[in-house]
Amino acid sequence: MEQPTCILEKLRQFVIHDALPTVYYIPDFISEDEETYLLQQVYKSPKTKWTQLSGRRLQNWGGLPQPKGMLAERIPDWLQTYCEKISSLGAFSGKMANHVLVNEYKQGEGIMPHEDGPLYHPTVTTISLGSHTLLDFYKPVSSMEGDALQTEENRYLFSLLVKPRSLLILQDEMYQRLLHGIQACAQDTLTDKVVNLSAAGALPGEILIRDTRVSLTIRHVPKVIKTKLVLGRK
Ligand SMILES: O=C(O)CCC(=O)C(=O)O
Repeated sequence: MEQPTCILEKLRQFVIHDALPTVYYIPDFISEDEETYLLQQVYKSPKTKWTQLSGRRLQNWGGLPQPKGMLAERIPDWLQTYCEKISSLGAFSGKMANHVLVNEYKQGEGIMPHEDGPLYHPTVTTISLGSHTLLDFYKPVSSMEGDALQTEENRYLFSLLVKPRSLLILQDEMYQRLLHGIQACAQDTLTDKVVNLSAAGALPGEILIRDTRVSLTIRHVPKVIKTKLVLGRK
């Protein structure tokens, strides 16, 4: 798999060293005005853009990633701005982000542990809007270990606190080996298992009540099917 290599040097200060390689957590990546604007755009999108899943709903922008390639669709300007901003940080090894998933989690909703898989360049970047959440990381199920040890609880490693307006970038082992998920709960008690507490300006023991969170997951899909534009007379 392609290795991400060229994140800008100025982002090094945002690496979370108590996680596995590599996590960048950038607080206040966007302003409150940008957050308000982005939320307005998300909720102004046509109702048909939403897909309801169990435990969250989502909007898919840019096309549907498929093993044979993604039939690319135009990304609206309000998202394209952030695709360009994040790509210019070197997040996708010089490539331009071309896919955005908008997830909405109401209080008490979450997402099962999963990996993002091989259809994407192995970097995931996420802007959080509206509320914090805890993103939990797990070892994958291993054929080398006995079944008794392979519960979700036993595979849990640590969490990251993602506050509204932050940008999170996951690469390398964090992307390629670990699973990530969000517990479906209404509040979080911060412990020393949250490995970016000081970077996120939080303290162990704090209790944070969740509200509705919208995340923009911005990625690069390398395999794109070029559409032939047929210009014919009617
Ligand atoms: O909302 C998030 O931060 C995580 C989203 C996610 O893991 C996904 O859409 O695959």
